[in-house]
Amino acid sequence: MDRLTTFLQQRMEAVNGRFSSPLRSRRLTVVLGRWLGLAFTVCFLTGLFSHLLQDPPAWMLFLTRPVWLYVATQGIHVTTGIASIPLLVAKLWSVYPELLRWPPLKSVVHGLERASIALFVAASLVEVTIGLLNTFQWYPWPFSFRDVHYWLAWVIIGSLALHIAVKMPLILAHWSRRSDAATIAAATEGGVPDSKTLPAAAKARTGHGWSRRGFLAAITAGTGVVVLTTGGQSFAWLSSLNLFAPRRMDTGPQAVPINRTAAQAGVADAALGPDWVLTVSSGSVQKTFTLAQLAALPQYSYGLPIACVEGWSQGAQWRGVRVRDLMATVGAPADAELQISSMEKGGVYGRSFMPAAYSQDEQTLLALELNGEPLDLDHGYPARIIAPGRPGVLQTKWVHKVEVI
Ligand SMILES: Nc1nc2c(c(=O)[nH]1)N[C@H]1C(S)=C(S)[C@@H](COP(=O)(O)O)O[C@H]1N2
Ligand SMILES: [Mo]
Repeated sequence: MDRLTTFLQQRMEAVNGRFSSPLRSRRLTVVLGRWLGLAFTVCFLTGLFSHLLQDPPAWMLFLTRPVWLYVATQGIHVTTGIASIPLLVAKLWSVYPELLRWPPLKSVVHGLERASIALFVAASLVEVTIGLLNTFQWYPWPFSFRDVHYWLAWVIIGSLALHIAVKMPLILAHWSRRSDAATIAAATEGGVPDSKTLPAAAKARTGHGWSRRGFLAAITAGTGVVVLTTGGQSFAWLSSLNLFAPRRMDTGPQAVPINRTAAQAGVADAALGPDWVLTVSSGSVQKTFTLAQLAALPQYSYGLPIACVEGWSQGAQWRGVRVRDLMATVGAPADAELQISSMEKGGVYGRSFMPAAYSQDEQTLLALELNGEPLDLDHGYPARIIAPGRPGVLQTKWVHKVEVI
């Protein structure tokens, strides 16, 4: 048994030695951890906001201004998520020799600490991977993306908080360059060199190969490049740099990208059919409108963005009937929540719910026109919803019924 342990220990040290780098130090880990912690926190909060907008609790406050609010929060969500990938890889690189440290379990607390880190790492890797695939609209798994992405986020934030609490003494000891130097000096003077900190730190200062600052600069530059070349799917001022994000601005019919075409949604025939009417109802009061009758109602025009949960967004000029005017024709109460039904059947797009904060807003339209032309079939012809500040997935296309629930 003893010989086995010694053997394993030696093997691990050998492996560690082979991959050891003078760059690796606690200070580096702390600096990377700060950036990663910030990216994860921002990503978590913006993701939570998006989740609450789509699955609102009773206390939810719906903001309709600024109209680009969700463009900003979801753009930040996707961009910080992408930025965390190089940071996560660098952070794992800076600590992975810990994986091979012997003995693997020193105590129950040590075991719990390692388990929480394992959970954190595994959840983070799955989270950023499925999130990235999602921006490509690729869902190669049998589970609900939204549910898994949401619950993993809580696992990550919980285990991250635990990890930070456990490591707090180390984090503080290496937080600033000054505290880092003091910690190293104290360890040396005491005559008990800290085997983990010292060789690396000492070597890093002798200047062989990469310096820590050079390494950090490279990670920062790498993260910056990833952000700049993907952020353009969400932020118009970055769109000319958009190399890697799956969506381009100003593409698609009427210069607006499309998520699902009428053919994919199976609505083309119904949408183009001559007997399309819009049904509006409140309780027992019900009215129908032909497209010509809708066009005869007062029309309003607003510049509003489509902001997809998958990260892309696009501003456009929409023209149509105010939803609140439409509901007034059937005497709907001002605080009513609405159910919007698409001609598309089933799935997550078949219907959406609209809280009063949106339906009462003057800019919330049942749009008939996009960028000066009748809606393209793929943009929801004959009529679609466009409301300020909402996730794209709730901007229902091919609408045929609006009712008070
Ligand atoms: N009926 C229906 N409405 C829908 C969709 C859909 O697939 N079917 N896609 C939604 C999503 S996810 C987005 S981002 C926007 C995209 O609008 P666009 O295709 O007009 O750009 O429409 C939303 N409304
Ligand atoms: Mo979307």
